[in-house]
Amino acid sequence: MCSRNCPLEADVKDGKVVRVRGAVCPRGQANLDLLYHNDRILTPLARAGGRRNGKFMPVGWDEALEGISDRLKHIRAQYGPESVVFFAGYIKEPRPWLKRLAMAFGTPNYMTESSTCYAASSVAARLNFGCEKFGVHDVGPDPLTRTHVLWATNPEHSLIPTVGAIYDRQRTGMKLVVVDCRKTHTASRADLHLQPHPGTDGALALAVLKVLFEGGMYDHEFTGRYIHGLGEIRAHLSGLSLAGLSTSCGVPEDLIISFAGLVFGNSPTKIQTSVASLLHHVNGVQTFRAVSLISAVSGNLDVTGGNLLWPGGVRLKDVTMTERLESLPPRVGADRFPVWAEIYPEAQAMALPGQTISGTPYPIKAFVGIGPNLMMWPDSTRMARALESLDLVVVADYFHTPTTALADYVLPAATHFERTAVVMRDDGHVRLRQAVIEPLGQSRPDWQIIFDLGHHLGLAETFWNGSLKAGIDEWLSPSGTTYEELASHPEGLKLEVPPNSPRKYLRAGFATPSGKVEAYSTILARHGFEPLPVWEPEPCAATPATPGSGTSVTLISGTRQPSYTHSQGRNIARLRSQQPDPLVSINPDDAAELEIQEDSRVEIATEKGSVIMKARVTREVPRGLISAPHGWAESDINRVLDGEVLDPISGFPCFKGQRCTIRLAGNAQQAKQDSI
Ligand SMILES: Nc1nc2c(c(=O)[nH]1)N[C@H]1C(S)=C(S)[C@@H](COP(=O)(O)OP(=O)(O)OC[C@H]3O[C@@H](n4cnc5c(=O)[nH]c(N)nc54)[C@H](O)[C@@H]3O)O[C@H]1N2
Ligand SMILES: Nc1nc2c(c(=O)[nH]1)N[C@H]1C(S)=C(S)[C@@H](COP(=O)(O)OP(=O)(O)OC[C@H]3O[C@@H](n4cnc5c(=O)[nH]c(N)nc54)[C@H](O)[C@@H]3O)O[C@H]1N2
Ligand code: SF4
Ligand SMILES: [Mo]
Repeated sequence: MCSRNCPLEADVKDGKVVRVRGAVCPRGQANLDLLYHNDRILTPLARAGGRRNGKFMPVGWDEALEGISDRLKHIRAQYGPESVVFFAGYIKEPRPWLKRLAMAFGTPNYMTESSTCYAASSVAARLNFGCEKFGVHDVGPDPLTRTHVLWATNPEHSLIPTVGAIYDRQRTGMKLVVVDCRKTHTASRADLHLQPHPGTDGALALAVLKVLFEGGMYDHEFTGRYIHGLGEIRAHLSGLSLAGLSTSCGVPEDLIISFAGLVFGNSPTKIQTSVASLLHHVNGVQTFRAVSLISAVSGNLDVTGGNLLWPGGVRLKDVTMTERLESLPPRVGADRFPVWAEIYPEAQAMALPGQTISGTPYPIKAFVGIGPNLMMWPDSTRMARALESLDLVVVADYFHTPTTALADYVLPAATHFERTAVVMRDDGHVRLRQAVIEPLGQSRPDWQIIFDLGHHLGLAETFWNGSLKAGIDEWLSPSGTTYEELASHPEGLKLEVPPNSPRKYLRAGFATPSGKVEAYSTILARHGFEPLPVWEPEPCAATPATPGSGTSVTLISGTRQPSYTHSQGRNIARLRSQQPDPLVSINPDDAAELEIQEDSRVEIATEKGSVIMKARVTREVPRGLISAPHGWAESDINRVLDGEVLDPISGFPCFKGQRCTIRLAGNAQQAKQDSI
C-alpha cells in the first residue's frame, strides 16, 4: 500500500481475498477495506454536461481511450507535443511505462511526485558525491554503527517497520541522535536531541563542521586527498562564529559540541535523513549538502557502519526512452531550475501551475495523471485553477478526489491485489508480485491503462503489443532473470548486484567533475550558484515567531500520520477512527495566550487562504511553531502555502517554515463571546 512494498500473504477464496497476513502498520492492516471499498470507481467515466461540474457518466474503455487519444492528437497537432503533461503521483510502479509513453508521444513533460520528494536529495548527493543517494537508502543502523543520527525524519510515523531495530540497537549501546524541530516520542528517547528552528539545519550543519575542523576531529587523510574545495570551506567556516550559528538555528553551543564529539568520537556514525523535511525548504539542497559533508569530514563516508554510498542495484535496461529528452523542447521548469534540469531527468512539477496559467514559456493544454493529487502542490487552489484551465484532464485513481472532480475522463485503477508488478530491493532481492484476483468491475492496472493509451495513440509496438510480460522481460534483460523465472519463484530471487563494499572511491574516485567530494561544487559554480554549502535564512522563515507576539507563527506542514498515506485513507472507517480529524499541534503557552484549548476549532491563515483544523495542545512543538498535517481535502493545509517559495536549485517547495496566523475559528470565537 506504500512504497516500502512489505511482503503480504493473501488468502483467496472463490476469487475473493478473504484475509491478508503480515501487514506491519495500520495502513497495511486496512488493505481489504481499500480493495472492497464501496466508493471505488469501477468503470471509466466521462464528464457529463457542463465544464468541470463534477458530473460524470459511465463509458466503455474503448470510448474513453479513443476520446482521450483523439484529443491528445488534436492538441499535439495544434500546440505541439510539449503542451501535454504526463504525471504520476505517489505511486511508483507505473512510472517507467508512463515516462516511455511521454517520450514516445513526443513530450518532455513527464513529471512526478518526486518534484516534492526524494529527488532534491539525489540532486545534492550528485553535486557532493557524484552518486544517486545519500542517507535516504538502506535505512536504520548497520550492525557496526555506534552513533545513529535521525536527521529531520521521524520513522515512528513514517517508516514504522524499521523503528524497532533502532531501539534494539540503542539498548545494546548504540547512541541515538535526533535532529528534529519537534520533541517527538523518538526525540524524547534519544541520547541527544537537537531542536533547530525549521529551515536552519544548514546553519546547524555548518556549526558541526566548524567544530569538527577546529577541534581537529576530522579525517586528515580523506579530507586532504578527497575533498575538492577544502581550503574554501574551511575559510568559510572560519569566518562564521559558533555563537552566531547557534543563535541562527536555536541549538545551544554545548549541544552542537557534544553532537560533533559523538559523530567523530563514537564512530562509525550513520546519518539517516528525511527525503522530505530537510528538503522542503528554499535552502534545501544546500542544507542537504552541508549535512552530508559532516559524514565525509568526520571519516564516516563510505565506511561500514557509516554512510555507505549506494553502489547501484539490479542491472536494468532503461525502458523509459529518456535519451529522447535531449532532442525535445525544454521541460517545464528547466528555465527556472537549470541544475535540476541538468541532473534530474524529469520536468519540475512545481513550475506547472505557473506555466499553465501564464502560458509562458509555452502553453500547457492537457494533463494525464496516474494517481495525481492537486493537494500535493503548495497553493493548491492555484493548481486547481491551472487544471480547470486545461483543454483535457485525465485522472486514473481508485476513488473520487478533488482532482477527479476537475477531470474530463476518470479511469478506474486496479489495486495491488489486482495487478502484477516487479518489486525490487537495493540488495538485489527481486520478486514478481502477481495479481491474486481479477480486477474488480472494469478497473484496470495502471500499466495496462498506459499500454492501452499507447495503442490508441499508434504506439502499439512500442508497448509490446499490450504484453506486460514482454515489457518486463525487456526491462529485466541485463539483470539475469526473466518474468517466467520470477513467476516460478514466488518467494523472489536474489540477483547479483554491485557489492556494497566500503571505500569504493579508492578505485576510481568520486563521479563528480573533479573526481572528489565537492565541498566546492563545480556544477553549482557553472550555473552561477554559490558553490559552497552556505546557509542563508529562508525568506519565508527568517525568524522564529517572537514568543507572545499573538497570532503570527511558523508553520511546518505534512509531518506524517501513521494511519494515512498522504491524502489517502480518509474514507476508510478503520483508519478514520484512529485519526478522525486534522489536528494542528500548538504549544500550551501559545494556546493559552490565544485562548485555544484541546480540540478547539482553529483557523490557520495566510494571504493565500485559510483552513480550519482542531487544536492539539502539546509541548511537542516549541513556542512560535505549529505543525499541521497535509492531505485533508476539507482542511487542505496547502491552500495556505505560497507556491512560489521554491529552492532555486531543485525547485522543491517550502512546506516547512512558512509564516501564517492562527486563531480560534469564527464560530468558536462567537461561542466564547456569547458566553461572556
Ligand atoms: N504513515 C506514513 N508514512 C509515510 C508517509 C505517509 O504519508 N504516511 N509518506 C512517506 C513519504 S512519501 C515520505 S517523503 C516520508 C517522510 O517521512 P519523514 O522523513 O519522517 O518526514 P516527516 O514526517 O515529514 O518529518 C519528519 C520530522 O521532521 C521534522 N521537521 C520538519 N521540518 C524540519 C526542519 O526544518 N528541520 C528539522 N530538523 N526537522 C524538521 C518534523 O517535526 C518531523 O518530526 O514518509 C513516508 N512514510
Ligand atoms: N504540505 C505538504 N505537502 C506535501 C508534503 C508535505 O510534507 N507537506 N509532502 C510531499 C511529499 S514528500 C509527497 S511524497 C507528496 C505526496 O504525494 P501525493 O501524490 O499527493 O500522494 P497520495 O495522496 O498518497 O496519492 C495521490 C493519489 O494517488 C491515488 N493512488 C494511490 N495508489 C494508486 C495506484 O496504484 N494507482 C492509481 N492510479 N492511483 C493511486 C490515491 O488514491 C490518491 O488520490 O505530497 C507532497 N506534499
Ligand atoms: S509500511 Fe505499511 S502500508 Fe507500507 S507496505 Fe508496509 S504494511 Fe503496507
Ligand atoms: Mo514523499
